[in-house]
Amino acid sequence: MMNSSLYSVLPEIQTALRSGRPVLALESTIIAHGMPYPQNVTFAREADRLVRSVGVVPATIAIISGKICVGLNNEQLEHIASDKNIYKVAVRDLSHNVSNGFSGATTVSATMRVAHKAGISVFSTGGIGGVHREWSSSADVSQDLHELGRTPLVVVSSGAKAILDLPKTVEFLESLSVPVFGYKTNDFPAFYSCESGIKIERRVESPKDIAEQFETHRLLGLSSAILLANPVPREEEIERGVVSVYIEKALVEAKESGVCGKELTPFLLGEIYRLSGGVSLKTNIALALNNVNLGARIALALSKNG
Ligand code: PSU
Ligand code: MN
Repeated sequence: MMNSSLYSVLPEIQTALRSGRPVLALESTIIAHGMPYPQNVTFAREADRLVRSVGVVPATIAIISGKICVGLNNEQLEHIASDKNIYKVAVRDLSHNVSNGFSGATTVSATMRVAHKAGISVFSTGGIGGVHREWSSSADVSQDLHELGRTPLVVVSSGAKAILDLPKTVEFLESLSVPVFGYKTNDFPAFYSCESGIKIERRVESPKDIAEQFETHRLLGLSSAILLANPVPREEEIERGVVSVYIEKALVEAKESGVCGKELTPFLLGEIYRLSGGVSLKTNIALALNNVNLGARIALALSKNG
């Protein structure tokens, strides 16, 4: 059980978890630092509605004044989405934020850790963090990868964000023993685009398939996550050639402005939003909602098996 001085779990989620009903974890950095206000709140509300429409309870994870919240009420969601002083919290930032009573949005890594502690098995996001380009000089590798290597959940994402070095990210996932499955694809998705050209050996065709894979993974006592790579719906994708022009420009801008570390990903996403005239946000929302829908169906399939 989780320590109640540190955690606050919405009663609805507590009840669902106790009775084995399906729950889907959602992160909050995508809301606070990945999308502009107010489109981010609209996205979060739509995600919530979508999860419920499948018969699953949504659990958005964030830190509110030092309390780790599993599930947010409307006011808390609005706060996370609109307040400019919300911290970006990865696993290494968790204890610092809690002990100082700060409010923070959790990244993929911190969300995974909290979701697992709460007893949630499935988590949907947009795109995981990974190995940044120019990693050999910056050594910038997201904590998301390490967390995927040590926390057993099904994580649904549209591959890794296209701003990254995708071949190295995929290699790194292998080094960390993370099984990667393509959802109806053998190509690792490139976030805004359906394909990256990188092959995925394993493929599943239904929520039930991946639920079974995860059951076996758990039975074997394997401690890593399973990453399910779900491409953006074809009609919403931005062509690779088009995206790469935005990315190159955004990377130059970041270098010239000296942006690095945890500010880099939000900065690049913001620049791509500007350069694409807002199209990238529409695609980001479409791919994230598609992952939320699939994640909810996997949570449902797992609860039926269990
Ligand atoms: N997916 C999105 N938008 C985002 C993110 C994911 O569509 O903003 C966030 C996740 O919280 C992920 C973070 O963990 O970006 C990666 O940050 P970094 O590269 O600093 O590890
Ligand atoms: Mn980083």
